[in-house]
Amino acid sequence: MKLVHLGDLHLGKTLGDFDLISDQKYILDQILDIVDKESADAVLISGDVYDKAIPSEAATRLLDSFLSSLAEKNVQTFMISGNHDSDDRLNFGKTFFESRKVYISAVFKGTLEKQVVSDGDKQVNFYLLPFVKASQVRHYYLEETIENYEDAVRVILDHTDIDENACNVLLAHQFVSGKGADPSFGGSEGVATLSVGTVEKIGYDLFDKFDYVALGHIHSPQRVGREEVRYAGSPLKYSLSEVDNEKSVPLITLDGKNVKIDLIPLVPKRNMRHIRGNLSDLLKPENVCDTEDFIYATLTDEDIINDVMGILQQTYPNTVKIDFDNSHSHEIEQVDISKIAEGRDFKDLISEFYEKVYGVEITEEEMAVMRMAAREAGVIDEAD
Ligand SMILES: [Mn+2]
Repeated sequence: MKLVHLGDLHLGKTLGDFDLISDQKYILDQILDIVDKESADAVLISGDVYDKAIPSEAATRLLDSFLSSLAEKNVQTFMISGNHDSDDRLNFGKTFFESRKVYISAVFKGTLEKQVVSDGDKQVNFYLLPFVKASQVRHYYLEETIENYEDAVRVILDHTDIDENACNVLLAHQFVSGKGADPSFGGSEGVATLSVGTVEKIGYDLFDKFDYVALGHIHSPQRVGREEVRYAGSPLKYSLSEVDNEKSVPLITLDGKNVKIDLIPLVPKRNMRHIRGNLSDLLKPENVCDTEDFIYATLTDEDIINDVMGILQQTYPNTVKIDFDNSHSHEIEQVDISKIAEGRDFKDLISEFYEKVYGVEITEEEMAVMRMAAREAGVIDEAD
């Protein structure tokens, strides 16, 4: 039996001002081609199906067409919710979809949902764990101590009857870490991962009974603790820190309890690149390539360039963001903020800052507005 493992589709996501729907359609079509070429039997989608709890219309149309295509190919689909999804909205049509072999588990109702699929004379058990927080699980197991995510998942698994003689596959959307090593973030996972502490971490050894664990949540593709516990990663680069990621789809071949994993590379319609240098150098014809890519530019020019975004976008229309690395930016970085204000009065500081940024003197009217804001914020006293 062959499985295609996906996660963190984030349908409907935007990059700066750019809509990614056509890129997402392109990559889902590529995944459908992989499903065909490899004669995959099932597709696993491990949460963060949508980017937002209330997805855009275009995003729902895209998921609709993807699931329909899989059903037409008679491929089974297993899908769980992630922290970006609305549980109830993703659960829409659950019972109805099962008649077309699309199995959704987006709302946790106290037990781990299981689907049994026969694979020749053997059977494969698919367990679907939607994204859960401790508070949601505690509610169903009042007699247990559930203080964190790990407790929550452990209690759920302890209450699940798992036949270790069969092949068991789990879908989960959580922050799972290896022994002493946290997975490396892609950067676009969202608020939940930024605040990640020990409280949200789940040790990978909790999943020892499973032959394959299809994880979602972390956007950089990687294994956790062992080969068979794995984040598929998002199919596209969703943040600058993923610029060097090689996006791929894990293709899992199950033969009884034997698990073989192949990573099939994904090629985006528009890649994401980080370019760096002098604006004039960057725009020399010999340095310009793949002009449709999403560009993050770091400019090293010392002089101020008017409408630098406009200039760069004439060559690279999909420039997402520009920052500077020059003596001015270094000066700002090196300044010890706490020392700047020492022994200076408010008016002096603001006038100097204003002049530095705008190149002209601040007007009295503008200064009055600044004073008012500062008083409200409690930065200066009424008398100042
Ligand atoms: Mn995600």
